[in-house]
Amino acid sequence: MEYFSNIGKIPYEGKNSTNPLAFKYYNPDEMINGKPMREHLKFALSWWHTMGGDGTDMFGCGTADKTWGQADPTERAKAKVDAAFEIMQKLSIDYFCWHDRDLSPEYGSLAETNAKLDEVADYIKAKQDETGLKCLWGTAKCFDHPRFMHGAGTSPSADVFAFSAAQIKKALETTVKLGGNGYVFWGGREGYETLLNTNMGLELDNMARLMKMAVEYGRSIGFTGDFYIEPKPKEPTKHQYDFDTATVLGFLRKYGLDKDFKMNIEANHATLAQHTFQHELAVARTNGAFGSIDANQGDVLLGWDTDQFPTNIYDTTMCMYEVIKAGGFTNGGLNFDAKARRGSFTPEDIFYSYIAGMDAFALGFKAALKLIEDGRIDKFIDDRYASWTTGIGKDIVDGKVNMADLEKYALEKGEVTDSLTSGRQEMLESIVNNILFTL
Ligand code: XLS
Ligand code: NI
Ligand code: NI
Repeated sequence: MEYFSNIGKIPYEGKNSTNPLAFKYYNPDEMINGKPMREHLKFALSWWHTMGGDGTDMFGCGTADKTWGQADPTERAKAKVDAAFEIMQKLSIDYFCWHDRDLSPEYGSLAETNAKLDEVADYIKAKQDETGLKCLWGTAKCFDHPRFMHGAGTSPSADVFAFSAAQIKKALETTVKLGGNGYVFWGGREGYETLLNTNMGLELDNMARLMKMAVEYGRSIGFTGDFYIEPKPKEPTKHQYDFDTATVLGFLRKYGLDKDFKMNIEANHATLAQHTFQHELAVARTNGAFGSIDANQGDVLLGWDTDQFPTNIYDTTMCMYEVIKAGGFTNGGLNFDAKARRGSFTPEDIFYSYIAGMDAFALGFKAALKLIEDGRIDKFIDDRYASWTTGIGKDIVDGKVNMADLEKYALEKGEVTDSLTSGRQEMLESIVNNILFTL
């Protein structure tokens, strides 16, 4: 059955097209540096927002019909698969991401829930074999059921910890079954509402214990991909332990998890932590921990995770600039952890939203390539740090001098104003504009 019979395969028509159901910049098979654009961008559909999110919010019920014409939960789960594959094929999206419960809901017991999940996963696997579409990453939804009210890995209840481990074990098996090269931990309830009831030290040790067990088990069943932590500072809890990339790096290193884990950076989580999206990517990259991206954007005036489809070209450009500098995606990709606004409730809006986000990234990618090819920014940065490649700077870098040597140098040298140069921020910003608007 076709779910979107009034929408065909979305063509690439180029930047002069006014067809709302065509790509203006995303040309999946265009070769760039020896690779088709689709392989540079590795777009993924998010099963939760796209297949399940009906626009429900704190003040009102759903506005979009995401029942896929089925009342029975198992039938609906399978209909979701059919509709998802249709969307991906029509939009030339090669990957998808999921939580276990997006694929198949909870039933009466964990055993039954697992058996139903297997049934749906087998159904997906068959579709993958037919179409070649791939799983980017999987994860376990250890945050929505009431049992997770005080956390999953950080719950004060050891039984909840055990239940979480069981759920993650199954989600890992499902990831391996679907050929996923990523497994995400997003700690939505792994934090606290008040320190008056919280043993922070034990909670963090336990979270690490759970992750260690997941790594050991994942590796034992042939998962060779990357584990990711997706930092987010708050929401739903007041404080989440995976606050931002720098905080997560400290955690991973403390518990010896840094060899197996990388970051899944989400644009709107970066801004919730009062960072730019680029900052989070740069921290991950410079620490060798860049993994994958949840592509969306927030609203500058709102302090929560609005998960909007990304359309800001400055942000997509600087994001792709960081991705290119990191050597491009390996196991990761660009997952649209994004939802159409509650008022954009029609089936066509799914397509308009993805087209907007994918085009914004395709254009940002081209702009980032041009920034790098142009070379002015890189050259400026190199020149700015030139003092570290010769003389005393090189001696410091090479570890040849100590505090006393530097004191002697400074006393002889006198005031340093002659070696200070302008940071030229405004000039550099105008170079970015120049490159962006002459594409
Ligand atoms: C929520 C998170 C979530 C993760 C996956 O804010 O972004 O959707 O990506 O659990
Ligand atoms: Ni996310
Ligand atoms: Ni989010």
